[in-house]
Amino acid sequence: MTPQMIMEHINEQFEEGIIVTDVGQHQMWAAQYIELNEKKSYITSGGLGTMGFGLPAAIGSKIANPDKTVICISGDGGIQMNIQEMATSIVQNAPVIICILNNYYLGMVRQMQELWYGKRYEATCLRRRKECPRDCKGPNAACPPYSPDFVKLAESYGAKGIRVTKEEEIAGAFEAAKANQVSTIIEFLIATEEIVLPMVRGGNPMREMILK
Ligand SMILES: Cc1ncc(C[n+]2csc(CCOP(=O)(O)OP(=O)(O)O)c2C)c(N)n1
Ligand SMILES: [Mg+2]
Repeated sequence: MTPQMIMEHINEQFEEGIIVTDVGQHQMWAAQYIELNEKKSYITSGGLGTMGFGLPAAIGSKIANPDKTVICISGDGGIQMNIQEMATSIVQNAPVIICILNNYYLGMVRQMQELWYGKRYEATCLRRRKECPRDCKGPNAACPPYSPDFVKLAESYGAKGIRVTKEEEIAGAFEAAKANQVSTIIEFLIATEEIVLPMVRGGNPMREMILK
C-alpha cells in the first residue's frame, strides 16, 4: 500500500472537510496529493516542522468547526508526541479521523540516512531493540513487532481503531470512520522504505534538488 493510494481515497471520499497534518514524509505526501477546493482546507505547520502538531491542531479545528469533518494525517512517530490528546477528543466530544501512516520509522530522517549516510540507520527505526544487529540496513524477517498497538491504544481511550494492511481495505475503513461518533484511528501499514521527492539536502542550493 502506497501513501499516494491513501491520499487519493481521502480526495474521493470526503467532499468537504479540514485536513490537518503532522510532520514528516506523510506531511509531504499530503501536500503533494491532497486536492483542495473551497470546501476543503488544509492546516499544516509547514517548514516549522513541529512534530506533534497534527492531533491537537485537528481537535482544535473540530472544536471550532463542529459541523465539519476533520482528518488528521500523521506518522507513527509524530502521533506519539501528543497521543494523550486522544483523551481531549473524547472528553470534549470532538471526534476526528486520525490516519496514521505507519512505516515503522521516523521516515523523514530515515530517508536522509538512506540517501546521504549509507543507510546507517540511527535512532530512526521504531522497532529497534537491543538485540538487533548494529548495522541493520532495513526491515527483514527477524524484525520484532511494532509497539504500540495503535488499535488497542485507540480503544483504551474510548475511541475506535482500525488497521488497514492492504489497498482493498482503505475504502471500507474510511466508511466506518465516517459513521463513528467518536474519534477513529486508522492505522495504515505502508511501504517501509518509501522516499518522498523532490528534496534538497540541508545546506545545498535549490539547483541541487534531488528529483529522482
Ligand atoms: C519535535 C520534533 N522532533 C524532531 C523533528 C525532526 N523530524 C522531522 S520529521 C521526523 C520523523 C517523523 O516521523 P513520523 O512521524 O513517523 O513520520 P514519517 O516521516 O515516517 O511519515 C523527525 C524526527 C521534528 N521536526 N520535530
Ligand atoms: Mg513514520
